[in-house]
Amino acid sequence: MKLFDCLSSFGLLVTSSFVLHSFGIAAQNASSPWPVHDNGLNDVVEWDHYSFKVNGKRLFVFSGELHYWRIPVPEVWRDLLEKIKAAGFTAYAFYGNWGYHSPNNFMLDFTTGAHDFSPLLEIAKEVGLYVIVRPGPYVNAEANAGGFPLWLTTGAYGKLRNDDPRYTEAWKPYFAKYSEITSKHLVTNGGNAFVYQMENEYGQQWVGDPTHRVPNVPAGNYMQMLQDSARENGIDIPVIHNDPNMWTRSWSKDFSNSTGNVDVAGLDSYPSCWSCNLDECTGTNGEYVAYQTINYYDHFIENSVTQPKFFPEFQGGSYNPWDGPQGGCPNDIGADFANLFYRDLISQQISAISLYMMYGGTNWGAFAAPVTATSYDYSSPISENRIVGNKFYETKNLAMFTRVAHDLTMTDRLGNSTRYSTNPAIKSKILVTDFTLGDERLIYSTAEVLTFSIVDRKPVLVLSVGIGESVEFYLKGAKEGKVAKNRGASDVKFHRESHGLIVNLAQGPGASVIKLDNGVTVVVADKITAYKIWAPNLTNDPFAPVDKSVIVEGPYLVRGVFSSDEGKTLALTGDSAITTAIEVFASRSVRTLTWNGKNLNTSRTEYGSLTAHIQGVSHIIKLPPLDTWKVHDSLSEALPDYDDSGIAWVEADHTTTPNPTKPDTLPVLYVDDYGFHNSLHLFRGYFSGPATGVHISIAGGTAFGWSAWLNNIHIGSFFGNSTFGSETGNLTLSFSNATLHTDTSNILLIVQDNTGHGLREQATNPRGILNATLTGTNTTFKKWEIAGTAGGDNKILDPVRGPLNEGGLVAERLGWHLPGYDASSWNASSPSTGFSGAGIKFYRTTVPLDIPKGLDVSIGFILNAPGPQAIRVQLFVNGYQYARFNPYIGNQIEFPVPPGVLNYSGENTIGWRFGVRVLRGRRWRLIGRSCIVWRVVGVLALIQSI
Ligand code: IPT
Repeated sequence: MKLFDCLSSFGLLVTSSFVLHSFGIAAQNASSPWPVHDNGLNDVVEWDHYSFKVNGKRLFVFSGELHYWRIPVPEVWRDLLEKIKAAGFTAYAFYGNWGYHSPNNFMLDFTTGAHDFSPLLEIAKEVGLYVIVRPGPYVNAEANAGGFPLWLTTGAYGKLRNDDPRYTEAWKPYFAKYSEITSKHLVTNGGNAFVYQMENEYGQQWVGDPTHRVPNVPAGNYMQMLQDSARENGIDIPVIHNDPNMWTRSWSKDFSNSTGNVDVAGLDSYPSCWSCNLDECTGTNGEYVAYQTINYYDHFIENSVTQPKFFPEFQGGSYNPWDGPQGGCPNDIGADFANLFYRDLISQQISAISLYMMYGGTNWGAFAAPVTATSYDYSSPISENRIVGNKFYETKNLAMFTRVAHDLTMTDRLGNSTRYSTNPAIKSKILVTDFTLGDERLIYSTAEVLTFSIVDRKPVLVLSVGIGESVEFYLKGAKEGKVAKNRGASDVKFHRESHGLIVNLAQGPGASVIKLDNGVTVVVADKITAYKIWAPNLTNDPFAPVDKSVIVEGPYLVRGVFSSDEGKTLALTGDSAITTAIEVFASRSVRTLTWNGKNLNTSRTEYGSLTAHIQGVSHIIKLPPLDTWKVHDSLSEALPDYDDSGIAWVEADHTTTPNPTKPDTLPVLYVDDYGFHNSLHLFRGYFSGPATGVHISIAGGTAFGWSAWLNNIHIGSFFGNSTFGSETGNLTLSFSNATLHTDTSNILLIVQDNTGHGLREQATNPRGILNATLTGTNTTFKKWEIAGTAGGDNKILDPVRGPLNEGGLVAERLGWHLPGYDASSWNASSPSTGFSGAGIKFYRTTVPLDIPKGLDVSIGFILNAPGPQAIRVQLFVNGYQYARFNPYIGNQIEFPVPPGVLNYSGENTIGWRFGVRVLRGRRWRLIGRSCIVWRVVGVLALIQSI
């Protein structure tokens, strides 16, 4: 096959900025001057400079990332993996999250609920996707402390990510268990995991300029220990790395033979910025230029010349920072981005791509690092609410091609020039010549190949064209053709040539069918119609053999196909909320189609395909109103006579800290030093008068906030600041509005709403009070007490939701957010009525849902705050903290909540807490009102009716 990447439209074969050439499948076993590698343990996975091979077959890796811990409902994982498979992908990838699995340095949980990730690997096998497993220990991922457990962030384990024995002892149990669990699912063991990533973005192999190759010894030792541990615990597939950029040149055996090198070195790249805030990327990417592709080819040649050109991460979207727009920035990285950039990778001979993210999910609980808000939608092809749209379809259209164009796994670059085009702006088309269709051959086509399938030994080829575009294709061996179905085709011409038949046509909206006399069927679809053309496979082989696939046109999503009744029935599974006509190209032996188990009234067209209608969803889903609430105050700690001697509280008596950042005042008031890590923390400081005020400096991460009460009187709040990288909030507060006791103790209560630990070396930046100094006095605080998540990190009280779900509010410590709590004695009120005064209230309601069985409905909450904005709100759904609504600093108002967290056929407990303060005129008037509604975001599917 020859590939002309980048041709002009309108059918003139003028140009191409790249020409790739493949030896073709037949030549693939012929000897090549290039070494074929394996990891020395077995040859199940091999690789050379062209591509990976699994069990001797070359694989084009089109993969996408999802994080199971961002969608903690194992039942939903199948939905996501089926969507990835339907998109034509051959693989998917996931990160671990050590913090999710490890509440403290003596416990690991890989068994409770979503902590058991093995179903992900089992489903991968069932649906037919290879897996790239990326356990960490550090992952980044905009996760709290980059996925490190928060007990690791105190400084007691050193700087982390090196060969310090304290850190080594800490990661070993986690990494060993991760490897041991994964080892049961390796391709060497009958499973589908084919590569295993060491660390992430750890481009630290060299001291100074990498070209001088001066090893960073602790980094090399660390990487080597990770590999040794993986091997000891059953990982015998290749180990890989994801280097953060093209300058670090780390861990490639082609670049050096230094300690710590991996089997296959990969690269990551986010050419349009990994954040919706483009300023975050200028240091690495330079000035943002829309649709500016990057030359990676030369880097791969220099860095890993004998290895496949591999992106364990390539931009699939961008995360949304706290001040980013509701819904993210899909226009920067939408369908057009996917179209251009992923094709560009192919033009650079890349044969292994994993999109970060394919499904982003949600930062529920305290999963987020301070850089990002609750949503981790990432503007990725599958939305946070699991809906798919144009970006998914655009990506699918290319991935489907890469799955059938096996020659892409063995290409050489013949040329690279803008002179192939008369128009330098032209970049993204992939045109094939001499393309194998089973026993037939497509000599060339100016329309892109979407996919093909071999049905009853003859190819059904699907071409995709721009609407109205004139195209030409040349099929070897054919003599005559006819338009069997015309939906938008015009100017159709057949022209007999010495080797076959040339067909010309212009295709408007729709899909036309052309039959050739040599038995080849060609479906020509405009690109948008092609969005809804699928090629489900009758096997669970990730290679998706073309003689085991069928072509289906019409539905929103086709998940899978199986054949029953000795091949007479073809059972399709998929999603379609609206009534849809479908057309299926399958074996002549098929008589009847079923859709999600229901028989379809099936007809056969003259040209052999099957047609039917699938019923849409007629149910109208109405959600019960959220209008009956109970309320309870959640700030009893502000009262001077509150008793903080109970087990929830720890006296802050440390005078030293292992943290590299030392506090300005003592005792140490860093929450992590006392075993508290997530979300809200409370500090009670005792002193005897006569101070006039207090200076407080707190570190809590970008967008965090805090409030202070003296003897139950609110004296001030730091509302938060969304500036990227801001860590601390400092205020000097006057006591003039409060009543001081001179004889007894005064109680200063500080409530801090922490937004998590930072990434990379910032993971160990402290969280808590850096400085607490009374003003107008020589007196200092006599004592401090701290409260956080119930039980601290000595125990895990909620193993299902895990260690990152809850913070230290009394509402959380006492379980008001959990289903089953008896709130009958509470007063009736509602968040939309609100309350006066700066405080913290917890609202609670229970509502039944009765979503019809078999219907996949996506539900989201819309939070709104008319009037005062200086509120910080958290939403708990059946005990899961699923939203942080901070309208003063953030813009997110929509919060999808998945089934499994919501109970679709029973009672749901919705909890909601907030505190308010606003300035009206010259007086502080304290009022709060805020609204909560929920809505059906989409009815996605009728999945099962059997
Ligand atoms: C890349 C990280 O590897 C990944 O974990 C995630 O943080 C991503 O960035 C951004 O969302 S590395 C970055 C320097 C490109």
